[in-house]
Amino acid sequence: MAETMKTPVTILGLGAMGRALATAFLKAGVPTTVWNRTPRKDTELLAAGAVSTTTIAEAIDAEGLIIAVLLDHASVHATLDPVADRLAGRQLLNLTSTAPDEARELAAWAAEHDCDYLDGGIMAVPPMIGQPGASILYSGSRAIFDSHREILESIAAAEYFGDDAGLASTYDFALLAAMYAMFGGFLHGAAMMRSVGVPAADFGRRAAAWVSAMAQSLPHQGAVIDTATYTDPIQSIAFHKAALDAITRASRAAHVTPDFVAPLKTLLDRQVADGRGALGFERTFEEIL
Ligand code: FVH
Repeated sequence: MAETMKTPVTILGLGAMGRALATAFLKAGVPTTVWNRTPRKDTELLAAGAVSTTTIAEAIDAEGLIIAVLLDHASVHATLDPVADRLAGRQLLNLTSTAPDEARELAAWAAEHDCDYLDGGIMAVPPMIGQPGASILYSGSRAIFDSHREILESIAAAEYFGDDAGLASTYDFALLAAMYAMFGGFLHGAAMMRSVGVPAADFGRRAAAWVSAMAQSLPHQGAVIDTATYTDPIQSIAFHKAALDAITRASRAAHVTPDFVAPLKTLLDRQVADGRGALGFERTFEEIL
């Protein structure tokens, strides 16, 4: 029996991520049209079966789901504004990283042009696309998500959060905030370890195991925050302040500037000064609101 034809996609933007997505779609048998602002980024994709277009108008007029994978919010408008009148009745998935309000603005802009809009936050780097471990968070048009779920699952695990187009981006940026704090902490620790001659790669292996173990406490910390039960803690603000003070002294002694740990220390110091030292560490959440 002949295989059912999969819904075609058109990818706008052939940077590292656009090329990875196009490759994964082609591998999954999804007819794929591509466009990029500057030429010659499509060579490997053409060999893999993609159809290349030279103008954005041709790309938009190709059948199926339009997927923007551009640098930022401004580049989405720079690309789509000139062809806005061709978007009526079409479906647009924006996988460009945009702030929540930028995603909402794009959804409203698309609606003005009678175009359905789904936003996505990619939780993966290009080599992960099409592999286990990659995920994409979606919000906005449920109709787009539901009708294309099968092909979306071929690039990454797909999860839909709701019709607010800014939701996926909020999840994306919140997860990235946690990731960057972890990366910063790793750089700080690696600098301390260099002062005693330990290579950063060795420390990286040890830090990965430690951070993974500590991450298991995050759902519990979240429950403490949600119920605001900061009294009778497992470990108090004062306890963690003492730890941060000691880390700061040890860092200075190792000639490592404590810039990565300083923001958290400031928040703990302030709460102790305000007489809240006996409360749980999670109360620090209230300090940043
Ligand atoms: N790469 C990654 O690890 C991350 C993972 C999480 C999600 N991000 C976001 O995905 C978007 C695209 O990222 P990318 O890795 O493909 O980025 P680049 O390789 O830098 O390619 C950028 C493409 O955007 C085009 N572009 C830039 N400015 C304009 C413009 N004004 N008009 C039209 N197109 C524009 C650029 O075209 P060109 O320079 O080749 O002509 C590339 O196609 C991004 O939001 C990440 O945050 C990836």
